[in-house]
Amino acid sequence: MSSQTHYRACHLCEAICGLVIETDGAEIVSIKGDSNDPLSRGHICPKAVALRDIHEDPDRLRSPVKKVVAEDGSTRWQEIDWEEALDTTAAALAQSIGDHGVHSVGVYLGNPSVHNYGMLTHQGNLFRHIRTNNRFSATSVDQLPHHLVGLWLYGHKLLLPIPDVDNTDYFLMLGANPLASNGSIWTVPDVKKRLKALRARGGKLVVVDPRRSETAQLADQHHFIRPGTDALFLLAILNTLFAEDLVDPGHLTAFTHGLDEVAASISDFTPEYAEPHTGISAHSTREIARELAAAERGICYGRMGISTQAYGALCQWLSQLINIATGNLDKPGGSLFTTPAVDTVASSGPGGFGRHHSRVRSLPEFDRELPASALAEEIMTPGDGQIRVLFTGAGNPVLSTPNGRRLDEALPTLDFMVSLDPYINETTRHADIILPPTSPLEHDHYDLSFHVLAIRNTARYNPPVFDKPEGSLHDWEIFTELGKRLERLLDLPEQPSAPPAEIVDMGLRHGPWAERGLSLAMLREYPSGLDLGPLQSQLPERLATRDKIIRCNTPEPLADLQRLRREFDQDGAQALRLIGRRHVRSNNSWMHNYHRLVKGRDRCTLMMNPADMEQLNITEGAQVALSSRVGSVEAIAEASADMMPGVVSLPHGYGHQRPGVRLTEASRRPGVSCNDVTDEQYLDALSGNAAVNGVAVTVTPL
Ligand SMILES: Nc1nc2c(c(=O)[nH]1)N[C@H]1C(S)=C(S)[C@@H](COP(=O)(O)OP(=O)(O)OC[C@H]3O[C@@H](n4cnc5c(=O)[nH]c(N)nc54)[C@H](O)[C@@H]3O)O[C@H]1N2
Ligand SMILES: Nc1nc2c(c(=O)[nH]1)N[C@H]1C(S)=C(S)[C@@H](COP(=O)(O)OP(=O)(O)OC[C@H]3O[C@@H](n4cnc5c(=O)[nH]c(N)nc54)[C@H](O)[C@@H]3O)O[C@H]1N2
Ligand code: SF4
Ligand SMILES: [Mo]
Repeated sequence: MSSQTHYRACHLCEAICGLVIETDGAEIVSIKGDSNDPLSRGHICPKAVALRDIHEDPDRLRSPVKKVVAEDGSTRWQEIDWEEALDTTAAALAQSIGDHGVHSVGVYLGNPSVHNYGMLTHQGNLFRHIRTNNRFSATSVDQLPHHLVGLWLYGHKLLLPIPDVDNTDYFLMLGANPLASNGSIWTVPDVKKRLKALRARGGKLVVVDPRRSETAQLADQHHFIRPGTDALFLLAILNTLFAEDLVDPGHLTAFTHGLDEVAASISDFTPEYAEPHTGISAHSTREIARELAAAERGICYGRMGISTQAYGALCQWLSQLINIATGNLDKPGGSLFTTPAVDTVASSGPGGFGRHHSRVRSLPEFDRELPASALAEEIMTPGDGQIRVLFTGAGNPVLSTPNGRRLDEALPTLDFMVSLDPYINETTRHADIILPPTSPLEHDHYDLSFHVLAIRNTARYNPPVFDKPEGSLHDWEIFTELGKRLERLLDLPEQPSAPPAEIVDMGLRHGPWAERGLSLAMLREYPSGLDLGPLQSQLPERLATRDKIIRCNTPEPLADLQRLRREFDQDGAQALRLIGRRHVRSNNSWMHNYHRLVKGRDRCTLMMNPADMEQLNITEGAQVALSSRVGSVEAIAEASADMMPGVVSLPHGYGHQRPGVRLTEASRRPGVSCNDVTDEQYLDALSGNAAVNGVAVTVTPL
C-alpha cells in the first residue's frame, strides 16, 4: 500500500471547489480544500468529504441488475453481466422504435449529468439514434427561463451573464440562497467570504426572498416578497428607471434596440400597482431602483426562486433588462460573459423554442426538450406517440418533478424502463434494468458546464483518483456501447467516437485561449487549475445574435404581460403559498444516504411563521397535513419568524420510505416528498418551466 496525493475538482455542485485527496492504496485518507485552486482558493463545504462516502457506499451498485418477478408476483434484483444488460436494453429500445416509432422512447436526464463531462460528450452516441420528441430533463424544473432569455436577448442558450461579485458596489439578489446552494448559474466558491467583502468595502447587498434565508441574514437589507410576484417587483424597478429618467445603458447603447418599446409597454406596472401583491412598499421599490441606478457598478441577479415560478421567463427577462438599462451588463462589477477554455457556446447549437409541442397538453419544447411536468401524462395517455419505453440517466424525477406521485404510478405501466444510475432509488426502483457507472473518483474530470458560468476564467483537468475496477464501465462508455448495439439492430452506419478527454483536448486547442497553447497536456501541469484571469467586457463581439444587436423588445415576454395583468388585476384570495428550501448538507434527492451529512436534527420540516401557526391552531413540533390540488403529505411544523406570513417552506428531495428503495441510511430518515404536493398543472405558461415555488396549499393540524 502506498500513500498518494491527488488533485481534483469537486463535481457535486456548481462551485467546483478544488480538492486535495490523500489516498493509501484503495483507501481515502482525507479530502481537503486545495488552496492553490485559483477559483476556490481552498474553500470546501461539508459535502466534499461525502465523496468518500459515495465511493465506499455498500448501497452503490457495482454491476448491472435486472428485475426478476417471481411466480407469487414478488420482485427481486439479480446481478447480470454487462453483455446481457446492454443487449437487453438495446433490444428493448430497438423493438419499441421498430413497433411504435422513435417517439415511443422517452428520455429523462437529471442534474448530475451536467456535472459529469463524459455524460455530456457521449449521450449523443446513443440519442442520435433515437431522435425522439419525448426528451425531458431537470432543466425544466430549474433554469429553463435563463436559457430562453439567453437565446432571446443574446442569441444563445448558454450566453448567461455572471455576477461579478468581487468588484461590485450594489447587489440586488432575488430568489437565491448561495449560502446554502453555493451559487447557481454563478460558479462562486466561497461565496460567503465574497459577500462579506462586498459589504466590508462599503457595497450593499439587498436580498428579496419570502424567507429570511441564510444569505438574507448576511445582507444590508432583506425584503419579504409574496411567492410568484417577483415579475411585478422587477417591472416596478424597471418602470421607475424609465419614469425617473435613470436609464443609461452606457457602452451598450450602440448595439441595444427596443428599450423604448419596453418602456411604453410597462408604463402601468408602477411600484404602487406591485405593492399590494408583492408586499414590498412602493417607497422601498423606488429606493432600490434609485440606488441601483446610482451605483457605479451594480448587479441584479435572480435564481431558482424567480425561475421555478409561474412567471419564471418574465422574471429572468426583466432582470436582464434591468442590468442592460443601468449599463451594468458586460461591465466589471456588473454581470459579464465568461471566456471558457472549452467554449461550449461555440460548440453547441443556440437552442430553439416551440418548434414542437407535447402531445397531450401542447407544451412547448426548448432545445429539443419538453417540460418535465408533462412526463407522466405522456406515459399514461394512450395514442400515437405515447411513451412506452423510458431511459432515465442521473435523475430522480419521482422526487424532483411536480406531482411526482403521479409519475410514480405511471412508471410501472411502461413496457420497459432502463436507468443509468448507481442507486436503486424512488425512480430507478421501477426500472427493468439498472446500469451503474463507475464511481466519480474512478473517472477523470473536466468541468464542461461550470467553467462557462464561473466568476473567473480558469481551467482544470484531473485524472481519475482510482483505477477503474475490472468489469466496470463509465457513463460515457455505457452510452457508446448502447449506441453501437442500436447501430447493429437498426442497421445504421457506425459512428466513430473518441474518449471525452480527447474531445476536451480538441476543445482546448481550438478554444478562445488556444493562442496560449492550451491543451490537455498543458492542463496536466496545473493540477490545481490554470488561471486565465478575471472576466472581461466583450460585447458586442460575444453576442450570438445575427447582427450583434441585443433586441430588448422580445415579443414573447411582452405578450406575457397580459397574463400577468389578468392574474393580478383580480384581487385573488390570498392562499397559503409553498416554497422550497436548500441546506448546505443536502443535495437534491441523492445525498441523504451518507450518515455524516444527515445526522443531527430532522431537516424535512414544514417551516411556518408563528402567526400563521397560531391562526391555524398549530403548535411547534406538531404533525400537520400539507395539501394541494394534487396531494397531501404529513410533516412536522417548525415555527420560524424568518418565514414571511402566508408562506410555508418544505425542502425537496425527501420521501425515501417507498418499498424497494435501496438507500439504507436515507430510509432511516425518509422525510416526505415536497413534489407529492407540487402541481404539474401549475407552471410558467410561457416557458413550460415547473412552478415548484408559489404553489397554493392548505395546512391542517393532525
Ligand atoms: N419542489 C422542488 N423540486 C425541485 C427543486 C426544488 O427546489 N423544489 N429543485 C429542482 C432542481 S434545481 C433540480 S436540478 C432537480 C434535480 O432533479 P434530478 O436531477 O431528477 O434529481 P437528483 O436528485 O439530482 O438525482 C440525481 C440522480 O443521479 C444519480 N447520480 C449521481 N451521480 C451520478 C453519475 O455520475 N452518473 C449517473 N449515471 N448517475 C448519477 C443519483 O444516484 C440520483 O439518482 O430537482 C428539481 N426539483
Ligand atoms: N446544498 C445544496 N446545494 C445545492 C443544491 C442542493 O440541493 N443543496 N442544489 C443545486 C442545484 S441543482 C441548484 S439549481 C442550485 C439552486 O441554487 P439557488 O437558486 O441559490 O437555490 P435555493 O437555495 O433553493 O434558493 C432559492 C431561494 O428562493 C427563495 N424563493 C422561493 N420562492 C420565491 C419567490 O417566489 N420569489 C423569490 N424572490 N424568492 C423565492 C427561497 O426561499 C430560497 O431562499 O443549488 C445547487 N446547490
Ligand atoms: S461547495 Fe459544492 S463544489 Fe465545493 S466542496 Fe461543497 S459540494 Fe463540492
Ligand atoms: Mo438545479
